Amino acid sequence: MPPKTPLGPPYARGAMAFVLAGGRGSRLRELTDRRAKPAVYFGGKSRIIDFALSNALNSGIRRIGVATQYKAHSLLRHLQRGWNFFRAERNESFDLLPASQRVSEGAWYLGTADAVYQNIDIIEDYAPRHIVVLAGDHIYKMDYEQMLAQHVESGADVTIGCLEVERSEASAFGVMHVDERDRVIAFLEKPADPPGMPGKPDQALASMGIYVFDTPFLFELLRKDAEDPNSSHDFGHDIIPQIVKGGKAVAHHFSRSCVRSSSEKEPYWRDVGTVDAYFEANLDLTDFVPALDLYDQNWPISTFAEMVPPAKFIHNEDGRRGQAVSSLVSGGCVVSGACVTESLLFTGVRVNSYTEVERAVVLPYVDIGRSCRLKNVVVDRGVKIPPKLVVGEDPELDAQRFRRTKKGVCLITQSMIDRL
Ligand code: ADQ
Ligand code: ADP
Repeated sequence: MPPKTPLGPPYARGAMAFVLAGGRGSRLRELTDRRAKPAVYFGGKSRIIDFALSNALNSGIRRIGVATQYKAHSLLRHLQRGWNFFRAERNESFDLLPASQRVSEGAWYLGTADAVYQNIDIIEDYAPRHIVVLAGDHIYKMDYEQMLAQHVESGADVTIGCLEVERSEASAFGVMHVDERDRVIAFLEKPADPPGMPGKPDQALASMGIYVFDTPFLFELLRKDAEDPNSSHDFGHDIIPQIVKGGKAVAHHFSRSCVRSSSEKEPYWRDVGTVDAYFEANLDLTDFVPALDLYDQNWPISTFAEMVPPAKFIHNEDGRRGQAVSSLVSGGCVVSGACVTESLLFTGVRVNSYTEVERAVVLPYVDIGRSCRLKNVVVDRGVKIPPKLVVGEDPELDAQRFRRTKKGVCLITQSMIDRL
C-alpha cells in the first residue's frame, strides 16, 4: 500500500505534479528541429522545463511525472542528468513518461488529457491527493502551494491558473470569464475573436494551462473522456469546457502566487514560443535590473550543470582585451581578445580575437572564429562560426543565409553555416 498522503497543508506534500512536455513548439523553428520546446536552452545555463520543475520543487511538491513525446531524446537526457535526485525512501518520485509505453502499444498521446490518462496506473500507485497539471514550456516563478490551498478552500472541481494578457494576443490561449468570486462561467479554447474583460476591454483573462484537480475526480473524468469518440482528449478543448458547463471551475490569479524578489516589479510570465519572444526574454536578463531575477536564492532554478572550469577572459597575443559587459557568461567559456556586449554565452562557448558579439544568445559549445561581427543573433548549440562572418548589418543578405525574423533577429544553425 502506498503511504497515505497528508490531508491538511502544506498540500504540496500530498500532491503530484504532472508536467506536459510533449509539444513541438514549431514556432521556434530550427531550435526545435531536434529537441522538444521544453528542452530548449534558456537564461545562460538552464532549459525551459527547469522553470516548471523548479517551481514544483520549491513549492514543496516531491512527486513529479513528466510526459514526453516529440523529439524527446535531448529532454530525457537532460532530465536524467539533472533531475535524478528524488529519493523513493522519502516518498519522493520523478518519473519520465514517454508516449507509447502504456495502455495501448504504439499509441502516441492523442492530446494533453490522454497523456495523463495513459499514465493513470502509475499515478494511482503513488496515491496523490491532488494532481497539478503543468506545461513544461513557460518561463515564470510560481508557488503552487498557494494554488492548491485556494483549490481546497473553494471546493472547486478544477482550479485554473490564469493571467491577464493583451486581447490582441489572446487567440493563442484558453480565454475565460469569471464572476466576482472567480468562478469560471465561460471558457473558450483559442477563440478567433477573444472577449475582453469587464471594465478592461483590451485585456483578456487567459488560462496558463495549469490545472489543479482532486485525483479521483480527474481520473473519473479522464476515463469517461477516453471512451468519447468525439473528444480530442485535450484539457483546453475538452476537459476544462466540460467542467465549466457541468461542475465548478475556479480561476486562480497568477498575481496571487507568483514569486518575486525585491527587485522584480511585475509578475513575470513568458511563453517563449517564437524566436523573437525567445530572443527578447533571454536578452531581458542582461538588463541592469532584469524583469526576471534568476539570482533569488529563495527560489533557485535548478538544472543540470556540467563540470566545466570557470569562464575565462584573456588578452590575445597583441594585448587586446577579452571582455564581456552587460552579459551572462556560463562556465567553460573563453573570451579571448574579443568584445561581448548584452549577450548570453551558454556553457563552453569560445569567442576568438578581434570579434565583436552584441545582443546575442549563444547556446553551448559554439565556437566563434576571429574577426566576426555578430549582432541580434541566436546561435544553435555547437555551431562553428567561421572567421570574418558578419551578421546583423545587411538584412537582405542575412535573410538569404539565415532564419531572419520580422524583428531582425537571425537564428544560425550549423547547416546554414555549411551552406555558406
Ligand atoms: P497550448 O499551449 O497551445 O494551450 P498544447 O499545445 O496542448 O496547448 O500544449 C500544452 C502543453 O502540453 C505544452 O507544454 C506541450 O509541450 C504539452 N503537450 C502538447 N501535446 C502533448 C502530448 N500529446 N503529450 C504530452 N504533452 C503534450 C494550452 C491550453 C490553453 C492555455 C495555454 C497556455 O490548452 O488553454 O491558454 O496552454 O499556454
Ligand atoms: P541538446 O538539445 O541537448 O543541446 P544537441 O543539440 O546536441 O543536444 O542534440 C539535440 C538532439 O539531436 C539530441 O537528441 C541529439 O542526440 C540529436 N543530434 C545531435 N546531432 C545530431 C545530428 N547530427 N543528426 C541527428 N541527430 C542529432
